[in-house]
Amino acid sequence: MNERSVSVGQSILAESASRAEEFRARMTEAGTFVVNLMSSPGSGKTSLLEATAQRLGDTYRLACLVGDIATNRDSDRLRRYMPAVQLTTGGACRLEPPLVEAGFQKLGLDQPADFLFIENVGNLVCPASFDLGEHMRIVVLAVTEGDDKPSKYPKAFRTSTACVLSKIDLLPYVPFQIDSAIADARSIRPDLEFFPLSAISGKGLDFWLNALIHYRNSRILNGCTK
Ligand SMILES: Nc1nc2c(ncn2[C@@H]2O[C@H](COP(=O)(O)OP(=O)(O)OP(=O)(O)O)[C@@H](O)[C@H]2O)c(=O)[nH]1
Ligand SMILES: [Mg+2]
Repeated sequence: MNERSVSVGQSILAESASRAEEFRARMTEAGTFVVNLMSSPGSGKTSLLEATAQRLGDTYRLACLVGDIATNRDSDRLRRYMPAVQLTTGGACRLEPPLVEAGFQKLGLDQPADFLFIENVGNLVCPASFDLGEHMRIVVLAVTEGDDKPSKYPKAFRTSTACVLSKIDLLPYVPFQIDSAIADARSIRPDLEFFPLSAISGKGLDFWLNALIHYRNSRILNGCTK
């Protein structure tokens, strides 16, 4: 790679970072707490958002943007519970700020949301490199994926505030040690918080929901920094 191509790449990343910063500032101003969910395909992001919206939707104004390479399947699922816009990337392995801004416009909200959830494209690699203007990044790791994954995909865990350990109803059937997964992830990010839960059985959801509300209150109402 020559010097010129490096500087072009740097300027694109710098522009993306500054757009993300502007979006975050706008959302903070509006009282909207933005959560970016990342995981491998099928770890349970949409199911977690369905379960979350079913429980928070009566008290809070919710909205979501859903990234996928193709199809509107996830936004069709989530629109039953909250305004949802599908962001189809046409092949790109992650969301980027311009697509998030366009999707947010398309939501056409009459009133600002209290929570804006962004479900990233199913992938533990590329999404980790792009700030979307979120206040909080969550990595979801399903117990079916193996407890050795954090160190294999370190950036996703290093850049996240918390980790949802999903599908814990399947723990009796898979060789997944929660303590090992936590130790592995904390070797990368010592302050990572964990939420073991099942979107199907509902176990662990209350702890997750209370934490989400607490994070929003700290950041939006009390103005804590990221
Ligand atoms: N047993 C069990 N299955 C779950 C749980 N959460 C999700 N699933 C199942 O896992 C599969 C994938 O769930 P999704 O919510 O679509 O996963 P996703 O991460 O949104 O998938 P992509 O958007 O394709 O990356 C579905 O068959 C869900 O029913 C859970 O807590 N327990
Ligand atoms: Mg999904």
